[in-house]
Amino acid sequence: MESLKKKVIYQIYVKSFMDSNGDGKGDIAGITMKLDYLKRLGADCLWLTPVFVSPMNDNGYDVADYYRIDPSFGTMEDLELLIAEAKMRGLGIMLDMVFNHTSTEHEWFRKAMAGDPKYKDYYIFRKGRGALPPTNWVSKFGGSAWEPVDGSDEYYLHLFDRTQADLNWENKDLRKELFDVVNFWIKKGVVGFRFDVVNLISKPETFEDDHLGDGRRFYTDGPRIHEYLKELAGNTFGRHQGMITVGEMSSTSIGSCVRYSNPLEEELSMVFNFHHLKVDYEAGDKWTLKEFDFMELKRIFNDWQTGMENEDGWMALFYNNHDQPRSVSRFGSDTRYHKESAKMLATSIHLMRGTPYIYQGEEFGMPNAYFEDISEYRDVESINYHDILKSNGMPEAEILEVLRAKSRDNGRTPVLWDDSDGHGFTSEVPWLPFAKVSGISAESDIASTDSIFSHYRKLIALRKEYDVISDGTFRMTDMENSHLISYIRCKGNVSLLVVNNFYEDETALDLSKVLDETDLDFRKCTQESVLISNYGDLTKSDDMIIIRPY
Ligand code: TEU
Repeated sequence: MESLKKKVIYQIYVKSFMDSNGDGKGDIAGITMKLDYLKRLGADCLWLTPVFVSPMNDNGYDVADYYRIDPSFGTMEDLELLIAEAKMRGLGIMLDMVFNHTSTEHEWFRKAMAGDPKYKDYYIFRKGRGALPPTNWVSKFGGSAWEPVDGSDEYYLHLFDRTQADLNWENKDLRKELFDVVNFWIKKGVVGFRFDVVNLISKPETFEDDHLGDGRRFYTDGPRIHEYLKELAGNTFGRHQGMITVGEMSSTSIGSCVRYSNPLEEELSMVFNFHHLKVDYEAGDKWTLKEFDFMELKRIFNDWQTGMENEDGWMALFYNNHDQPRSVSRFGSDTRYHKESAKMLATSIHLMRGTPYIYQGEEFGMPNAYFEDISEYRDVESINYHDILKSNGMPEAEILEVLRAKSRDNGRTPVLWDDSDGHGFTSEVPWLPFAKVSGISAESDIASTDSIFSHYRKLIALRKEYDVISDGTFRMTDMENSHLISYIRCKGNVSLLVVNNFYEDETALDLSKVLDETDLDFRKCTQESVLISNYGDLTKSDDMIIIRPY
């Protein structure tokens, strides 16, 4: 079997991918319709965001039944057909397991609220302190992380929405229930899993106020996390050859991620971390407007690439997902240099050490939503923060500007398959408006001679062809350069130099200086070539190279 390091994963936010039955929402059968497109791109695995029964307060990240498909997404037969059709094309399906919390509509939580002690211990209930909640912890979606239980002095913990109650992993029976869920889906033929915020599952023994922050330091990479992950792996996917697992790690550290992903630890195949996606937060606060800090982005890439490599960890490479604004609008240009910047951003991470993830629409440069009114938003976090900022006295126009830059709905607008009214996504009104842009679609991109799509195809093909990409060492060069992220990958006698200009102006690269920083002597190269570029006419020239916009 092809090594994990050669694979590329494509993320599907099911509700916005493809609507097969004209209800304005994407569904599983819609994914099956697009398998040939995904095969043509070259992706190996498709990660589907949660498709399980859910009241959809957080679009499926609030699971009410781990064993059944939500009717809005289709049926179990639809999923079985998708798995089979994907397999025929050499594509694997990965499912999203949300195990930090369940919906408050899950049967376990209902029984807990009815007073059943067995199920009460599946969750985290604590007594308040007079009129105060058990601790001062803050929910990631705003407000207290504790919800009072009517008619009692107790509260339950929810690190996310109040309808997402945190599970108590200290309870062995609960852990066993979750292992059964994983094994059920393995039997259906999936090739792997993404585990939602899985580094938050181990809570501290005692709950106390956080006088320095919002509480996260007590439960992030918590006390029993490695034990839990080893137990999960040992009872489920670890018993099968070659399953692919990725943990979503919130506010984590390199040290923890090395342990999560080093193969000898037998926990997960790889990790997502988000430090590089906070470089446009003012003082750590997402709901602010700030130009991204390029030098900080560069430093974080360097730290994580080298930190993970030194200890044999393995990381996911990505800028986009369903929680993030679109990278081409955020770090590139979605107008004048749309194609150039979309391709540059792709190159900048696909050629790093790790597994690239492509988020639906990224492969043809989908931009942000550009919504103009709060009524266009659907995301629970965006709506909560709209209300919080309003009650803090921020004017509506300013709030909308912040949301335009930061809302998760930027990444969730339906895929623009073509330029027709329903954009080839739906024949109905879509559940979330389309991005307010014109002239950008999969169809028009693919029809152009210099498509973004073909650049992605090529990047994927290069990873398969060259071991220096999938398995080479990483070294960043020209650290002080304020426009370029450049790095060198090496394996055996093959070396690869990658140069990315993150700005609209030209900048000069002194090749001899860059190469002098390395142990390599490129002048002794017997064979050299330009593997890929976002400008059609790039050729190797003298030591001073002008790097064009993006
Ligand atoms: O996300 C976890 C998470 O930390 C982000 O939602 C983060 O809080 C946000 O982007 C910061 O602004 C995962 C899922 O990806 C997300 O969609 C869910 O809402 C969340 O978990 C709860 O399950």
